[in-house]
Amino acid sequence: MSDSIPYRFSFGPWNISEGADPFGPEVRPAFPHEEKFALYRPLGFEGVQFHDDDVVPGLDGMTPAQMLSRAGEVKTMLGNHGLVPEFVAPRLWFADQTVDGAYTSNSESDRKYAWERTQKCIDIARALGCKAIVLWLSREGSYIREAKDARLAYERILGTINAMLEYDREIEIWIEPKPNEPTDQAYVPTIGHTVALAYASKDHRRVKGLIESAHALLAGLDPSDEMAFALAHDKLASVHLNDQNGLKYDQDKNFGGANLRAAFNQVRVLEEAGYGRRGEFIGLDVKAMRTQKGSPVTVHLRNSREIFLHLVEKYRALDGELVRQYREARDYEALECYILKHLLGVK
Ligand code: XUL
Ligand code: MN
Repeated sequence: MSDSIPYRFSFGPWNISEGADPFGPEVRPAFPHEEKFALYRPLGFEGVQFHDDDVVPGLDGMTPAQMLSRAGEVKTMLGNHGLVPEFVAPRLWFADQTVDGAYTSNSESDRKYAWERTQKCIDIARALGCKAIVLWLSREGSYIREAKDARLAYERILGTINAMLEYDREIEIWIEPKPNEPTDQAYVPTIGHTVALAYASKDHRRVKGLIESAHALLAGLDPSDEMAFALAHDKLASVHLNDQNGLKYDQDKNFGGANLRAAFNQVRVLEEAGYGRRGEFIGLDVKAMRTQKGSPVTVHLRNSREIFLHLVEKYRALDGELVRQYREARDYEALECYILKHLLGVK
């Protein structure tokens, strides 16, 4: 396998899951986060994606000193395993105060909680030696349109982004857009919304996007085009590669598992832009099938990484001159046939 661009891979502790779904309990025993760190390197991963409470469980009930001391311990653990934290995301969808959203909640005291929690998340990230904060704006949205003033909600989101940029002048904010689930209609559903918010912010160089393949598909968009849009604005900070079979719940399937050609095109767009050369991670946000036996189950991570690397090889083996000629001749029938045969490995 070619190593001329040495891709770095990451995943989050939640990707080694117990297999519960809304209709049934866990099917695998829980596996402590600390033990998960030992699994990363042998699987070919060096980056760890975190939620704030993956680093510091129970942080809401802790003093700042307790919180930072725990974050320091995790930093040491990561170092011992040769791992780096990729980002920390505030978990703004579990607490009682975030039932109706966080920054866009209709309750002033709940919005205050969300801001305080965001500050804690930034403090934890810095104690971990990490400058990237991911905002998956899970409950920022509504179940019925009349529930919130959407214009005001967008102003509140922008206000929070600006407050974060001021709170810490070195952090970057990476927004991970998603159009629905758990809300019916989420605010900031696409990378276009993300990039607009970035440019509207006080320091757009520090506001970027993280594109998850499944989230783009849920918005009815092509993940490779979403990535290309972010890349054209130099705003693709990270990716969550995975797959999604149509407009359903967020499936987090293996990369390429539903649509290999769409996966190839994501790899193609990333390769063409030289993504990864500045240290950006190939993040995976994949879940093992509930039916899979064993504990911990990690094969989905190994397999998705391997498929990504095979698709890099496929891209590099593509006859670029032939593609150029087909484009020039506008012979897209021939181009499509060439791509399909190339993917199938037949002449
Ligand atoms: C939710 C999702 C999250 C984010 C991090 O759909 O993808 O796990 O990646 O909060
Ligand atoms: Mn994700």
